[in-house]
Amino acid sequence: RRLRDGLRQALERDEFDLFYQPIVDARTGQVCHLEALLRWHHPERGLLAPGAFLDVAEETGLIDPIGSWVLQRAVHDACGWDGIGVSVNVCATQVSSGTLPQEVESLLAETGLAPSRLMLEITETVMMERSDSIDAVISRLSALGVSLAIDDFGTGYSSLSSLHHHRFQTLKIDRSFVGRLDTDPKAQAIIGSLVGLARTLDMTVVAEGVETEDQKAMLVNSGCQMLQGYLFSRPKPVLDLASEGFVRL
Ligand code: G
Ligand code: G
Ligand code: MN
Ligand code: NA
Repeated sequence: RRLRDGLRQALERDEFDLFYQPIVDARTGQVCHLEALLRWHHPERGLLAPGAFLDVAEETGLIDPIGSWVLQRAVHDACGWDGIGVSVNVCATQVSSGTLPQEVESLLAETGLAPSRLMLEITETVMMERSDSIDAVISRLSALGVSLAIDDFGTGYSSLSSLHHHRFQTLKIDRSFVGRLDTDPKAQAIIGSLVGLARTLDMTVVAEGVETEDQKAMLVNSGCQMLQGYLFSRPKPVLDLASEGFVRL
């Protein structure tokens, strides 16, 4: 309840922040995108990651205004970067409320950011409850020229036909598969077949949660084009990433 009240006031008190994590080209190491990850500077509890409050935000409907804030902030931030893209997580209610395409369109018009520099990450679970209205939102977003990624792939059961139908450009393999690479030979086989699937559908594969050089080598061998994880960088304020050379402001 107290978390709920605090969350209500967090927007007006300007307590939210975005950290960013690099998504790098597996071969060249060049940064392609920065993924925006929401943080809350809680007045008493300090820095909170979304796991601590996202459920409450969804239950209370606060996720919509918070999601809008994230999108605006991320797009404005990206305008100050040297050409790399920004990737923003959107949740089920943002997709099903139907206002997302209009919001994205206005933001792109207002800022002049090239649509291809904005990637929207939609979890596989959103695509499980396929409906005409979700299909319409996805199609309108595609038509705007933004790039769509299916997030946490392998943890839900999205039908392959929905992937094909919507032409997501990017498939993000859930970090649980990457984490098992060192110990479980099946994980490598699964990743290999996900990469094959993505190739067939003309999608780019991002492996998430890459923590070791061994994992990186296996992923490159399997044909993953992009990598993300603590091996490269933890999520951080963009100024920190800039001083470490991941982005030029
Ligand atoms: O670093 P991490 O703890 O940031 O993120 C935890 C989870 O919260 C991840 O599943 C991530 O996708 C989700 N998440 C992070 N930022 C956002 C956001 O801005 N919007 C939504 N909907 N989810 C987010
Ligand atoms: O669901 P999504 O993929 O958007 O979530 C990203 C989450 O993964 C964030 O909580 C982020 O902090 C976390 N994360 C990013 N890289 C790594 C990593 O290398 N290892 C682990 N364990 N978590 C990671
Ligand atoms: Mn994500
Ligand atoms: Na993920």
